[in-house]
Amino acid sequence: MNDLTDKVAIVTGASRGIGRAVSLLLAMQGAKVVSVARSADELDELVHKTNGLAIPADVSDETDVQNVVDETIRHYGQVDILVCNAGVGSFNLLENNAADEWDRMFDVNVKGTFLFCKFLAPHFKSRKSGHIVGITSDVARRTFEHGTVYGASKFAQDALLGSLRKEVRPHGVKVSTIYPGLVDTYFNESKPGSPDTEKTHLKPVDVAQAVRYILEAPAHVVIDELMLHPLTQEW
Ligand code: NJP
Repeated sequence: MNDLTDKVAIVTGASRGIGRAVSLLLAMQGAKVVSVARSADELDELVHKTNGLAIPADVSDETDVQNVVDETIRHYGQVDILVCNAGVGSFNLLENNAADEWDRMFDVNVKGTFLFCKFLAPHFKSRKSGHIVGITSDVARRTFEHGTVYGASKFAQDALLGSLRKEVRPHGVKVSTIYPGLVDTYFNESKPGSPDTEKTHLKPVDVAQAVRYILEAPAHVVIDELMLHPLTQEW
């Protein structure tokens, strides 16, 4: 088992939902967690519990992302783990999507993943270790009505991570992709914790446990892909 104690982990989209659960769980395993999102207040509250760093940033802004990576390396000397989790989505008939909704979903879901991987892949390759975990979606593997733009962005994020896996694997760097089904979070302006969604959705901690499982795999094992659903969700 790969011990996470003192591993330096950057987690994006950490202010709520899945990312927050991942930050908390990795901190509980002894990792030094750098939590990233735009909401500074939520990050301040989280950092009291993780004892790590909180760096407010927009994942689609190149300068912000470069700053997160530089600040993390300045503070901790290295990065071991990147969890690309920040994501947004809205669901509409194709013709009812404004062009700026396309930009918003592709900027956060695809460009955000691209920028963090771009700045960290050379660091990981030079150290011949490192683990990138991408939270995509089961909709990166299927299509559905009202999911044209979100689905396209998740297919794109998945393709980026799949190609990157092939580029970095010879350098001893792992890339793992998680495909969750419905998760009870604030996603798409949902309100988590209702009696209904508690029955029909995964909890954020379920996905966080999948991240932990992937990261704790022994050094010679890479879990390329992991899909998980609530038992009630047909796929
Ligand atoms: O959603 P939510 P989830 N820069 O809304 C952050 C995927 N997924 O936890 O910036 C930086 O509770 C935002 O922070 P803030 C989904 O596609 C979900 O469910 O402060 N951060 C917040 O921390 C996504 O990739 C379901 O607003 C930005 C976080 O992202 C991942 O799971 C199903 C940002 C979103 O938290 C986590 O989403 C599925 C930016 N520009 C896949 N924009 C599901 N929930 O059912 C947003 O298949 N964030």
